[in-house]
Amino acid sequence: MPPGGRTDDWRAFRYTLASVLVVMLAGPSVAGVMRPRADGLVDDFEGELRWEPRADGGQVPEFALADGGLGAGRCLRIEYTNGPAGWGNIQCPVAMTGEETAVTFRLLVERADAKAVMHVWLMEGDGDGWLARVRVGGADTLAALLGQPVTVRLPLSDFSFQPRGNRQPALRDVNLFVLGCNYGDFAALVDDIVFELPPEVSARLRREEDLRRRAVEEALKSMDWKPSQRGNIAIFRDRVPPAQEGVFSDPEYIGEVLRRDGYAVHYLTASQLAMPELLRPELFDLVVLPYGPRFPGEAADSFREYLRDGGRFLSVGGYAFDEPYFAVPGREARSIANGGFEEAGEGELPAGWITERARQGVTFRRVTDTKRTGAAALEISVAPSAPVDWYILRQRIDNPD
Ligand SMILES: [Ca+2]
Ligand SMILES: [Ca+2]
Repeated sequence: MPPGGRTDDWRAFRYTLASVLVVMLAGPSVAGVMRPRADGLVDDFEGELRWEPRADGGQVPEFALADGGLGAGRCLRIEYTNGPAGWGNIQCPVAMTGEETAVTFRLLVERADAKAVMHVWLMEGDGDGWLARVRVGGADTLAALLGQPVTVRLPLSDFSFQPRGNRQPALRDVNLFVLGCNYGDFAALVDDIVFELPPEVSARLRREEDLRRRAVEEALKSMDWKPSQRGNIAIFRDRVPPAQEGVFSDPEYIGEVLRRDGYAVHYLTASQLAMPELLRPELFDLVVLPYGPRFPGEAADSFREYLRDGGRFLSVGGYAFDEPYFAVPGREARSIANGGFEEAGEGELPAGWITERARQGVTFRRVTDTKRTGAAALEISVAPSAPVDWYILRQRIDNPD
């Protein structure tokens, strides 16, 4: 057998596959799409910094990864200077099952004004939040915790629900973990932020992780994926409903052309496109979408993450993404009706959209003189005098479930 023959290839494949999977599964977010983790870890600050300022009108603290200070490894150092708002928040993406029992983390307060405190916010995607003041025993000011490393444990039952979104409490919808700094200057180190999970929930999540890993391994094996100098290309090929606009290209023909040019070509179904652990830039240098406007809605999140992480795509056969579809029947009803604001509704609003009355100089209205595509667009106007607050335009999404 020549060097690089089948056995060697298979070994190289196993090795590469194993290292790719290890990299993907070791990160706090699995392949970018956030899923609740079996170990409950939010951040141990050993990877890259995943925190960002929260743009909510506060005085954002300085924050950076720091070496040591709270035992071995790295932690997050926060330095907050109180401003007129009385708050400053930083956030990182997170996912919850809704069955978590507590938030725990380690904290070392280096200095603190008498009034300085911290809060933890768990923010739902719809804008609702859950709030708890950081406390250890009876102490809820940072000054009371000065100089000693402590473990903070905040039971989920102590969080108060803050209705700012759809007013439906749903911890499983939480997608941001927010550390809030309030009322006084301080500097502190934070490490090992973890959600406490009941053991049976951990076990379930671990099983799900295993299943996903196995599904990726099997998919790659069945498509005979191996590292390619020229590049690995994924071509979307599935039974796709006909489109109103555009003419589908032939995935087989595209594949032939690319193969002739030396690329390793693989065909992915809609459900494979929807697997974030499979649709990775480390595995596929390019995704070809031959069906123009038709794109499976189930794959929207994984595709977005693929692109965010450096993936590339080529779309042929019509305007990309214009006519998303769902493989599971009935899901269409959950997509946004009148998302292009084309239809006029009551008063100045587009059909289907609701908002509180215009207040404090903030208005939403459908306009037809300024537009990007179609006949109309939504204009959001914010007067300079408008205070920082929540101004929400919403649409009810019918859920067939
Ligand atoms: Ca650490
Ligand atoms: Ca909610």
